[in-house]
Amino acid sequence: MFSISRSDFGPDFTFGAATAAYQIEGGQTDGRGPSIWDSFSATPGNVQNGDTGRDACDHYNRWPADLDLIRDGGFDAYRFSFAWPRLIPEGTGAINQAGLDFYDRLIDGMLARGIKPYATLYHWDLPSALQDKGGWMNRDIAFWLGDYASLIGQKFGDRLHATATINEPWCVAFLSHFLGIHAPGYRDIRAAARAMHHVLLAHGTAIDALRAEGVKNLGIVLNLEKSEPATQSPEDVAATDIGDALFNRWYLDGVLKGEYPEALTGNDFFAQHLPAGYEKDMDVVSRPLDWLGINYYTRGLYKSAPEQLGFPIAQAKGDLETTEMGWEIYPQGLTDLLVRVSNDYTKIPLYVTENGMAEVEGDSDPRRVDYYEAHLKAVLNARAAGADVRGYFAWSLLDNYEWAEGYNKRFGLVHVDYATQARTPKASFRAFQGLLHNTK
Ligand code: IFM
Repeated sequence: MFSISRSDFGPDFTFGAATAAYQIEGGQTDGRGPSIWDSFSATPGNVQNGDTGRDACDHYNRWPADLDLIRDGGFDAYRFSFAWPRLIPEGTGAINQAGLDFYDRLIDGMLARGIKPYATLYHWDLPSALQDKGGWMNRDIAFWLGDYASLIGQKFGDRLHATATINEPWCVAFLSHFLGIHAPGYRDIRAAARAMHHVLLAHGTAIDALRAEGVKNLGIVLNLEKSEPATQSPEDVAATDIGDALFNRWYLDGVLKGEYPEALTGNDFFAQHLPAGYEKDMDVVSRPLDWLGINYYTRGLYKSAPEQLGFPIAQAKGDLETTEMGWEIYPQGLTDLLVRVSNDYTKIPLYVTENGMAEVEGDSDPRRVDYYEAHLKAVLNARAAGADVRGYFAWSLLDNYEWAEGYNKRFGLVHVDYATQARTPKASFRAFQGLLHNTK
């Protein structure tokens, strides 16, 4: 049980649970086209145990029971993502009616249960046909995403409570094109620089397309970290500034100020690879938003690494307790980030759109209960300090496909037995249930 009460958050605060299409849906035989994650995960060495999202949690068929869990947990909202290749198998052009029908059923199922739909257009499952044309390295992706956004607006827009364009653009761009850890697995500075700009240009283009269709309540979901120096040495502090620019400021400054941080635009190693004339796109990149989503898991601890070209930084190992992902548990970082965004960037409503931890398998998860309680308190502290935080979404409703980590890393409030697809609520689910039912 949590020691906090729902009333501490005020009457209008939204509690939700989050998932993403590729991580839970399965159901790949209804006309859905291939995505970059299908081929990336099929390539030996990319994903632990060679796991793929082919079956995942079979949410494609089991969605009614999963929505029942959200309702029974007392959650107000469900944050889910549309699978682009399920709706437009080739990324552009022909539409898959079975895909439209699936999301019709899913959204109507939420509304019938009194659950508010919080949608994300893009949570990493890029249609392979678009990767064949260069994917996020190709500027045309702004128009491809824009057309896809128009379709979502036309078919579902009037039933969505809130819509985000992109989930975690840092992962879409840097993790996937410079660090090579996620699909398409590039390790290339030019690919990364181009993807870093195009992902935000596509975001702004999708905002325009959604607005043109009359869709309300639009935002983006950024993954942010609390960047801290390993020591107070000038070198480590300087490394932290670059780390913060790469992880946080590129996206915050771009989307909310219409500029990119000087730490990167003034870095020759990096800046020479940006698309020529990117400055002219910054108005689109920074289209006004109705809300900002922040995904928070941990801090980034930096030390100087002068031997490294371009970005002379390295991650240091901290001494805080860690989750099964090896990520340090640091609730204060969430308070600090929310207050920073509120003070330095924007007064639009903020939502914690993901927060949670991977834990060893089982339905007894006391460490996760503590993790959630500490981070919910961190949200309360941020609100007390003036940040306008309107909601909190637990990641994740279900144990699911944790990308390059496969099924081994479990983030769910609900345990999934992948052999039988049986769902078993964990203690953390019951803790939310206690919090949310008590004061409703
Ligand atoms: O599982 C992911 C999710 O898809 C995006 N945010 C972080 C989660 C945990 O790694």
